[in-house]
Amino acid sequence: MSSTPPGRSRNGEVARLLEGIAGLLEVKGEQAFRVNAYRNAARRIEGLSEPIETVHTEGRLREIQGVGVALEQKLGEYLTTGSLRYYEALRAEFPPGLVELLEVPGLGPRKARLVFEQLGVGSLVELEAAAREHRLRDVPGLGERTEQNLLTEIDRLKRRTTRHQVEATLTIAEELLDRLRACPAVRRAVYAGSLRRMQDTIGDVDLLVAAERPEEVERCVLELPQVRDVLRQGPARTSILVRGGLQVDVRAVEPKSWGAALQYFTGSKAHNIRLREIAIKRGWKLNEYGLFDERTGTLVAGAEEDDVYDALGLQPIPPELREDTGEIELAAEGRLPRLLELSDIRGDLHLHSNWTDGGSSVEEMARAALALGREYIALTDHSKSLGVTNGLTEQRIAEQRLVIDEVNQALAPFRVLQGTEMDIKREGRLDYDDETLASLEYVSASIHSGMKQTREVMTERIARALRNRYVATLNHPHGRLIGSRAAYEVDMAAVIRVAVEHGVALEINSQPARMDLESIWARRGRDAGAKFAINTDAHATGQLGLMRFGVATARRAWLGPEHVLNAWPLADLLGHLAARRRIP
Ligand code: DGT
Ligand code: CA
Ligand code: CA
Ligand code: ZN
Repeated sequence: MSSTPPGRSRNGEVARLLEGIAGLLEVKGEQAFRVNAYRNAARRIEGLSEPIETVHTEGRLREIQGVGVALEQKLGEYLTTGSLRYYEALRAEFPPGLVELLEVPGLGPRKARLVFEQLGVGSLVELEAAAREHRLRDVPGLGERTEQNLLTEIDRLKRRTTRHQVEATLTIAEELLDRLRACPAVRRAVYAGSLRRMQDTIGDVDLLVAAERPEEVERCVLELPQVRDVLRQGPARTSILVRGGLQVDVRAVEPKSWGAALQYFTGSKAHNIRLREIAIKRGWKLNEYGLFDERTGTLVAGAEEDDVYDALGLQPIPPELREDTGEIELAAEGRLPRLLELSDIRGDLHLHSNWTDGGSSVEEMARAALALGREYIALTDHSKSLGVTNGLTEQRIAEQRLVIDEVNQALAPFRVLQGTEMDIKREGRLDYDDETLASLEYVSASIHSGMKQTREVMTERIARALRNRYVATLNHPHGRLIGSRAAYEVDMAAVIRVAVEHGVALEINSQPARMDLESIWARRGRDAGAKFAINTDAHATGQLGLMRFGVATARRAWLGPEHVLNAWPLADLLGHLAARRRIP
């Protein structure tokens, strides 16, 4: 269908941009037809059945209803450069917080204009203050009811529970840390919270800063160019909103508390509670400032995180394990498992080329994987029934074989295995017959259609596919797309049982919108004896680096190299695949 994998299209993002323009034009008092032109285009783009990037690269933007020459040009600029000068200029006419005001339900551009013009209210914080001080009710056309409703909506906005994808969140966090480290008051700065534990979705970002004079950090935070709104400010903690509605909490501590604070704000809460209990048993007190003797008040540990664990008689525990699911007991016995690391990864068993919906050639994908230090890849283009991706017919599989052979000759000892991402059809039938599957070196299977089937039907459908001796891996077992599509209904415990029984690996898909299998289920799979494949599902060379997110999920699931097919040397992997095929 396109060079953009499912869930990663920018349609929603572009629609929000156009909505933003429409809102600002309305605040400015532009004529309705101009405002509506942007709004209508936003709606069309949001409803497109293909990625807007594809429509753009194929020169078809004008085919979208409501997109004329001017808008075509603006969309092109935004899609290519990531920003739009027209929008930036428009925003510059207003205070930076005004864009967030437009998102408050019950306010809308017309009333936003009123409060801005009459009260100078230009941000969420100012709006809340004006409402609490009952200044809104005096604005003609607003009144007491509106004022009350707005307070409710602001409250709801502040408690909004949308969770963010880990990759985009990490990018923003790194940008902020780069800036903060350049601030003279700042000695050290890192991210903590769920991001450091590498949870697959992130509620808010927690940054920790060490400074001799913590009170000097607040100003650095408020001066960050990424700040869209300030939710809370103070010497020890500042909370801001940045792009995408992401909240960032920045906490500043003195260097002597650094380790204790890092431990505390990394969490998880459940893990912290257990540590505090251990401290209390020893007559100590543990908080974000340090580990203290309860009687004398002397600092036992606190400067470095490892010191805190050490003093409590625990091995340092990797952040990904800190969920109180057995890690504390093992750390006390010095028996924490050896977790998978990115450097253990030797291969990538799920990627696409331009033979189907990828954006790069077989050779480009192979060379890029080689450059990342991989020893082998399995090229897994789509199968024939996934027509929108130009899935491979048996004939095209044979043609692709010749291309792969050439690449293998050129890049030896690097190996490209000819694989497939084969559709599991509605009744659990496979998209190729056994003869074709036998001609492929690696077979993985996916659900891409019929996702609304009942739990029973879906479970049996997948189980049936896994019983085929050629199927080596079940891809993205839950089929969710974070932020846009829930997982399909399936009895995952039953799927895991069948996978273990038949020696089929479960995929941990590293695409930020997928992160599928999730760590909780991967852990259950591990405990049941399952094997895994941690893959990027790259649709272009630039996505081969997503592997780190799958590895993080694997670590959260307590996986070591022994559990992961693509951490094995090629010979071992090939032996495993051959053995699987011998068992009918
Ligand atoms: P999130 O933001 O929902 O993705 O998840 P976290 O884990 O980042 O949670 P957050 O931002 O509310 O708090 C950051 C860390 O601060 C959390 O992992 C542990 C610590 N923390 C927060 N509240 C408490 C608490 O009430 N007790 C303890 N012991 N720790 C807390
Ligand atoms: Ca957080
Ligand atoms: Ca937080
Ligand atoms: Zn794929």
